[in-house]
Amino acid sequence: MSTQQVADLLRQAKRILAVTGAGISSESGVPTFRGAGGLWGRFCAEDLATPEAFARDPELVWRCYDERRQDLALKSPNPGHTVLAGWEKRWPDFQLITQTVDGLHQLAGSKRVIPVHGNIWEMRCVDEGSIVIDRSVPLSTIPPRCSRCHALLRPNVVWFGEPLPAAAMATINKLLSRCQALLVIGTSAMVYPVAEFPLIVKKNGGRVIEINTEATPLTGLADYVLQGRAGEILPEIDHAL
Ligand code: BV8
Repeated sequence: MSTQQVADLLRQAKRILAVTGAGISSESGVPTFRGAGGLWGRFCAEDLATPEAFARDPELVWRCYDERRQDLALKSPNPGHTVLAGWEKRWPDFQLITQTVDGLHQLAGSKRVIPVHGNIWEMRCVDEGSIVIDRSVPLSTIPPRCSRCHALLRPNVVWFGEPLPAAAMATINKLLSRCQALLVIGTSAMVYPVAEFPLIVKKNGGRVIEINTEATPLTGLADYVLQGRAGEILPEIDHAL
């Protein structure tokens, strides 16, 4: 498959969606989760991304997130982020859904982005549920506490075993049912329920385009597979539009 074929498909399609995973940020120098040198090995174990781990040892969980935040603070968007931000202007109903929590899509200028797994730069009071944006690195106090009620603050991300935000999921399900072209970019397609999104689009007659450096469980199902780096392929597609 070629980037020209994908560009031709996108030019004809209405209602284009993109779903990104950690791979969209890897050319910004952000480690992915499951690749060699990945987050779940390098900074913290996957089993720390759970409410049980936080209840057991909030300090340990926050040390892991503080390390990731310090690493992320030095990173900037790459051409892949920039192209996706530009497609909001090109297509009025283009919508970006991301599993990343690093905020690089927003930094690149994406406004219509649904961060389904949350945002590492936000903290949520475990008692009040109030959310604060905090970009301090390193954290001055670990674990941080709510300035109003002094309860623990937690990272405002979705951990394993936690539901994705209901409002976001309602919007996404509507978008998926009408989507004509879904770009699935830089995700191992292993984490649910996001891994199911391409199946929903296919079931409703939409086309699925996978952009990834490797094969994934989605590769056999995708209508178009562009193997390579998102930071190179997305500008090529953009140029061919
Ligand atoms: C839930 C946030 C239910 C925190 C993360 C079936 C149905 C429903 C649920 C389940 C199910 N089966 C299992 C589950 C449970 C679980 C799950 O999916 N487990 C997996 C491991 C099997 N799911 C959940 O727990 C979800 N919640 O279902 O709740 C519920 C309902 C009601 C009430 C109660 C409960 C919550 C999942 C969210 C977990 N949070 N992160 C944090 O970041 O700290 S997960 C984490 O994985 C990140 O969000 C990450 O984005 C996400 C997915 O990983 P990827 O982004 O794909 O990253 P990965 O490293 O794996 O892959 C990178 C890819 O990029 C690779 O393919 C690589 O080849 C490619 N790549 C690399 N470089 C490039 C590139 N591609 C292109 N260009 C490059 N340059």
